[in-house]
Amino acid sequence: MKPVGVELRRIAMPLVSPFRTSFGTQTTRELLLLRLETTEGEGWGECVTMTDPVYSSEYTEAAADVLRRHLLPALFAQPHLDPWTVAPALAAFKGHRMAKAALETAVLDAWLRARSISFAEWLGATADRVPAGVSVGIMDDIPALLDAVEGYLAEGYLRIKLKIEPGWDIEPVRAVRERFGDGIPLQVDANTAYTVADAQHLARLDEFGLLLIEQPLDEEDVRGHARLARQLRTPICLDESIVSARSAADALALGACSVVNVKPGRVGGYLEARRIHDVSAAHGVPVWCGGMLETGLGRAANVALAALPGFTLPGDTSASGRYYRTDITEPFVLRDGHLDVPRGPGLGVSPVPELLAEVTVSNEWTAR
Ligand code: OSB
Ligand code: MG
Repeated sequence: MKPVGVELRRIAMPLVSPFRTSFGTQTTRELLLLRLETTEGEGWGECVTMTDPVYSSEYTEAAADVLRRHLLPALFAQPHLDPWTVAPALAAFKGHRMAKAALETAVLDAWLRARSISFAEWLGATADRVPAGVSVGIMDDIPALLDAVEGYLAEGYLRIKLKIEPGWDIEPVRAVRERFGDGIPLQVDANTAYTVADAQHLARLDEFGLLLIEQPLDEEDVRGHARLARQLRTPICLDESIVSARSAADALALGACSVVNVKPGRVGGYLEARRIHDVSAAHGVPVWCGGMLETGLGRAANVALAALPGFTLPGDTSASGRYYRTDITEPFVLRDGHLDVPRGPGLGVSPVPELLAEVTVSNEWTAR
């Protein structure tokens, strides 16, 4: 399979409701899609960067720039493409994992489609459907939060994750427990909003029987997380800190977390994501699949990954309707609180041309 060219397409998708986290509020998801043309057909990859560098140092304009300037030329210099040659071809360029992941995914999709193999089968998925959790943003007040959680539970979501920050932590969790009981699988995500000095405060969450607390401290504060882990009964899960299988192995060895959130974009792609699954499984550590408000394209790949055997906790693999009134692919829908794992060739879904056209902001073609 030889590369022919890549289309970089910017899209903007309105969210069904604003999504607020400790790093800001989003009302529209702007992202970058890659369509790779090869001598054996096309493949798609979704770049999960956000508009601003507030979750990680990557952001969409930078991803487009590094792709144009460095990553595409390096890929186009390859005489043959397959899923194993992409990361080595791009390794000379530091960082930019989300941009690299998008490109590797497009190669994988094209390669698998040409061979009529599904992403799930190729990754080693063992499940036909995956349990769906939902990430619930910070709200203006507790009644609004309880209404939102009630709605998601009524839809069938099997696990609730509350976004927290200083000033919106103990009380929202207490309110959700009081209203919906101790039976609902509940976890929180701080997106780095605390410091180790908050240990005593965060220990107040222990009484609520949470599945985990996600990324309470700074991305680079792995030792702080290890210290915090010794002061909390609530298991610590890392998200931002885990950028590779090596960093996952380090975090586990240091006792910085006992659960891992796997986001393929953050770690440079699905091959590296699978290595994190493997290293965590070797430690007996559960993993779950995070999300970055993906369209149906990125969601399809995430759902396939979440069907690997080590993904023993529900992920942020919500239905399309959690974020978008209209997805750009066939929408993912909840059935009994689960999403079906796509089994068609490659990602198993494709953008619907008319729907894609409606959300397209710009489009540029780079020939090999
Ligand atoms: O920290 O998991 C996170 C969304 C954007 C950036 C970071 C995060 C999130 C979410 C929502 O929590 C994940 C999703 O439902 O796609
Ligand atoms: Mg997170």
